[in-house]
Amino acid sequence: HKSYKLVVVGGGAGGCATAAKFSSKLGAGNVAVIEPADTHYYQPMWTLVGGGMKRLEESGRPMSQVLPKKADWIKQRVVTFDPHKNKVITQDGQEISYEFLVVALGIQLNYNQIKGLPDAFETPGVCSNYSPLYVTKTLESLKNFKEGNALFSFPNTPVKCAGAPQKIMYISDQYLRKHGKRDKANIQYFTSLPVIFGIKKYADALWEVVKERNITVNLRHNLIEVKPDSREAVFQNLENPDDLKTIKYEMLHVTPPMSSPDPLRQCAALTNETGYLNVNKHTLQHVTFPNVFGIGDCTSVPTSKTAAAVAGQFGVMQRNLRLAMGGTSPKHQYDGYTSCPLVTGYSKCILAEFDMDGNPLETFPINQAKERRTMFHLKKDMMPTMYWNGMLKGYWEGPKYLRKLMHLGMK
Ligand code: FAD
Ligand code: UQ1
Repeated sequence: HKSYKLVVVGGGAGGCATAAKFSSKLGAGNVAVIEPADTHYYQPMWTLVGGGMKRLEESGRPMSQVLPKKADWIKQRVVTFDPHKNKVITQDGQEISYEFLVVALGIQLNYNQIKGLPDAFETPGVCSNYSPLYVTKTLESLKNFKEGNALFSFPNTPVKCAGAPQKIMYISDQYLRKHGKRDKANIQYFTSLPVIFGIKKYADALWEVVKERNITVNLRHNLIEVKPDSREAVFQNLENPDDLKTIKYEMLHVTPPMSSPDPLRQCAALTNETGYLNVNKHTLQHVTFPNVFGIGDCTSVPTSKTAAAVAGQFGVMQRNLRLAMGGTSPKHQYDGYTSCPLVTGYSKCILAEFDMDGNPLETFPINQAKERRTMFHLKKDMMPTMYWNGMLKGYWEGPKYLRKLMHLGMK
């Protein structure tokens, strides 16, 4: 039976940064990270992997190399939370006790909720940038594309990086043009949402992009089945649930339904009615257990789930956790900052940045709703280094100060 000052559950973007910061402050033996995966992936790169701009191997590093040396890595899956007793239980039955807990489990992919998946990924044309198992099939599907429908789905649940389901569509459009196949392709977006993007400023810009590129957008349609034998996808019209549309595909890019991770959802004491970790959206402290904090995709914070949001949350959470460890109440407040680099091709990007009220919160004093090459390079060439060397070591807290500097002298 092990016991720690701080236990971090999940060694992804938020968990790794947290473990780095606190193991360096508290010293060896005081911080544990519970994380089952061998490889830590920089998931934002998968959009570029799918489009053939990066290799899958470039997006991953051994977990042993990214987790801080001063933290104990418990290579296990947490299966049970017991916040009343300040402990968690792992799959192999270890009970790990904590004084403070940070939950950084990420979000769970539920491909199996779509009939025919995941098996259909073994068949031609079906791909998904959301998993390292299926992302390389995206480029393969583009290479093998002959003629027909190229379909891109957005599920009927919250997702991480809500722009990613359409980024790959724009990249695919450009790929097919480059290879002289665009006139043989009918590109269609099927989204469960009533809008193309949640923030009007960027939605307006994206409507221009789809018009110009000759892409069809079907709102309020949810992918419910893939039939690989006939190469058909079935979409349900959410406005009229009896209305099912069966459409042939040459290529189908799936964004899976997602949910809070099972072990978290199963602990009612920790979660809200939607199953996510119930934290105060400003302080990131749990609403009923003051020694529990949350960061990232697994929390109830009502902002778009991204690594950029994790960076912003990290600055606030680590300060508030330090105050809690010192016996005072949290005072730092998260504004909901999040960012979604909407890559629209092989050299262009709309850098959406906004807060939890849906107001744009842009870093640069230029209109970021415009497709720009500079933002593409920020996304493709600069962000990976900032992630591996800054964020995962606990040094990157988002572009807040850069934004203030950039806007000096402006309103
Ligand atoms: P994660 O980084 O997902 O980490 C969760 C960790 O918890 C994992 O290591 C997992 O193994 C571990 N875990 C799971 N279950 C258990 C368990 N039971 N016990 C212990 N550990 C467990 N964000 C951006 O900011 N910009 C982008 O351009 C962008 N593009 C994206 C494109 C794609 C295709 C995808 C998939 C994501 C993208 N994101 C982007 C989102 C970003 O990757 C996530 O929001 C971010 O990684 C969330 O960090 P996290 O720490 O909450 O979760
Ligand atoms: C960001 O901070 C971040 O987290 C590390 C991302 O995830 C990969 C991003 O995509 C972006 C755009 C940001 C924001 C950073 C700047 C400099 C605007």
